[in-house]
Amino acid sequence: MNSDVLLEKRGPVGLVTLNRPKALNALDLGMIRALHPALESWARDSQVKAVVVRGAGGRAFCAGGDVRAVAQSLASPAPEGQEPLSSAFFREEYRLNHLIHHYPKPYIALVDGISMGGGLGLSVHGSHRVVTERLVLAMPETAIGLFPDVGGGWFLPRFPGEAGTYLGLTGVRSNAADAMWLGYGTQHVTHDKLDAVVEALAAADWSAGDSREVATRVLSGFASEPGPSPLSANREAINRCFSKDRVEDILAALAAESTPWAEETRATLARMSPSSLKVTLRQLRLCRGRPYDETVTVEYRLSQHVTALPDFREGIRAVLVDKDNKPKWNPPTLAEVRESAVEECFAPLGERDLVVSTPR
Ligand code: QUE
Repeated sequence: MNSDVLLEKRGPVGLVTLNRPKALNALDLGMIRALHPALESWARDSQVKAVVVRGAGGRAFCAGGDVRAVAQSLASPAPEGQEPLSSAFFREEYRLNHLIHHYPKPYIALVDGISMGGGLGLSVHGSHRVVTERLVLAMPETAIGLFPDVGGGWFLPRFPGEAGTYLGLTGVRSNAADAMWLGYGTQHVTHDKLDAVVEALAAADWSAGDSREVATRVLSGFASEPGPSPLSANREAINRCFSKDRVEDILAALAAESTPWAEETRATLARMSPSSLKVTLRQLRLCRGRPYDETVTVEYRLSQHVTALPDFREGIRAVLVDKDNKPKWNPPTLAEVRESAVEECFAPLGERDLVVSTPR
């Protein structure tokens, strides 16, 4: 039993509480290893009609994967006969995301507070995402020398227009109204109603038809309007600038806009790992429109190659360890990132490739 993940049955509802509030419920390998078998067993359990996932502590749903532990493990070789954390962690995280993606029952994430990186992996693949006014949504991986994983290649291109390209490259935060406009949120419910939502799901009549429809009906009973989306107000400029297939062309298009938003966006991109930006744009273009299962294989390859580059350890140092937020990227400029180095990040791993398929 892993106390970082609380598991309980509330009548017909399998309830998961991510319980590492001091780390903003960031997902580590132990939590993944507790969650996967529990979700599998609830999928087979005919008494369980739906799964609800939430975060403890009131500040975060889940702030990401435990990338800090992965970066630390890269500093010393794994003990003889033991798999390195950098290969086990991403494989098991992506397998968990894949289980959620194809989950046979309603999977309802109550996304209240911070949801970044791995937090999207635990929510975006399910059937329902209830977002609250406290939502802070982001895919901030280019800030730590990584790339938008946990399905970013699958879900970012499915956001309206080029919004996913913009969010994946800049790591910019979205609020609840933005999340509803993106299609990430399926219902907007205020924070104070969440306990009542869980109770209503536990008390619902799940025999009354399709269980996804039952879940939607219950959640809709608590829903309210999130207000206007600031993100959608910039959609035309986002589409103009982020439709380019080279990062340099995106920067040039932003420069030509000459608006405060475009200048701020240019400044944001200038702080991100140049290698990550190039890998990310290529990932998003390559994966656009592909079935999810194929993007998992691409992302696992990327996870293994990109974490071996110097920017990943430097990004973790600057953002999560020393917190100086002054990473020294290597190479330091877009012009110095070789196309061949970007391409190598997509190379197959042979026997170590992660191959998944859709369950029948
Ligand atoms: C980019 C990221 C992550 C991040 C910050 C970034 C990420 C992640 C965390 C995080 C935050 C708080 C914690 C923790 C981890 O921050 O993936 O353990 O307590 O997990 O800019 O990708």
